[in-house]
Amino acid sequence: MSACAQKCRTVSSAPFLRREKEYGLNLLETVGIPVPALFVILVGAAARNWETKRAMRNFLANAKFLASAGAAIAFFASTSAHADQPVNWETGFQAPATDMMRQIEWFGNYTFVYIVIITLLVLFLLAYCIVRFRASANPVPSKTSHNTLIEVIWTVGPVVVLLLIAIPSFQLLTAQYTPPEEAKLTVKATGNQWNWDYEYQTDNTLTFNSAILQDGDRAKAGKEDRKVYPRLLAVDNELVVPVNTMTRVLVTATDVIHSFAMPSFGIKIDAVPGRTNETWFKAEKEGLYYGQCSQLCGKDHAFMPIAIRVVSDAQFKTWLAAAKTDLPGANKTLMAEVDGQNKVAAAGN
Ligand SMILES: [Cu+2]
Repeated sequence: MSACAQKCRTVSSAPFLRREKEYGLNLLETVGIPVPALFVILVGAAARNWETKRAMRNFLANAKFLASAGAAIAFFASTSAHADQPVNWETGFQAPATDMMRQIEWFGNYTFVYIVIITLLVLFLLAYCIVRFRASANPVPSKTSHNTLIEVIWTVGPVVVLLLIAIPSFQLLTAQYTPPEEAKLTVKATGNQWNWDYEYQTDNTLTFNSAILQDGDRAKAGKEDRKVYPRLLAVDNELVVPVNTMTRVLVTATDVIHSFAMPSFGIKIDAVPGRTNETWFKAEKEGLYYGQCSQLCGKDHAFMPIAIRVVSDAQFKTWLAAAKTDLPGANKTLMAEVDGQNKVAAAGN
């Protein structure tokens, strides 16, 4: 075992690198990412300090609790129990439906802790200087121009803060590009001005178009409930995927650059003509999830939503088999089953 590998072990035991095992990640062993020696020493020392680690974890747990309480309120305030979509006055993220999104949320909250501390510190310093050194209270100002200790502190402090943010940030980025397992389903999403084509890369390829649901088509599609099928987010044909299944998404475009984004899955990747990008997700909860094209792509950019319906494995298999010959029929059957389940669940409450 090389010396580097030993150090890597130490580094990966830091609390914010807790996903390392799951994703087989090891930043320092990743070829091509330069890590200065200082980086290794500082973080290694921090990781060895068990007390610091525990205090940090408690502090983060509190911050996380507040954030998840907020997210939960926003989630339950939305009247639909099985659709994940933006709600009015929402300031946080949509409720996560994948482990990746949970990590992104964690990183957001973690960074927020630094933002709050730094903002309060600067506010305090400003207020202190204004009051303590105002002309009437301090008529003869000090002529001090250098103080080595303070200069070292205000240089090293920010460096440490930046490192503490950079390390989990790189880890998260690496995790996003490192699928933990082989994909069981591959779907190609092609952005067009202004709708999406989906192609299931299964034995017999299934291809269909998914466009925004026009108000006039609601009744015919059986999508009159605007809480489940909101205006500007609902589509005619949803992308249907099985729950708890590693799904690979190949993303491209035919005309201009679009972007395939699903907030509650924590994915967002550009759809570039002539190029195939790849992302992945593993949805943990059945439901109907909404996203939007996230790259300005022309006059109807705001009107090319993405809807992903996550269903059970059995429902998916039935749907896929039927959809190859009769897509509208397969969608209707699936909708009847899913909406029926939700009605039963609602009645049970
Ligand atoms: Cu677009």
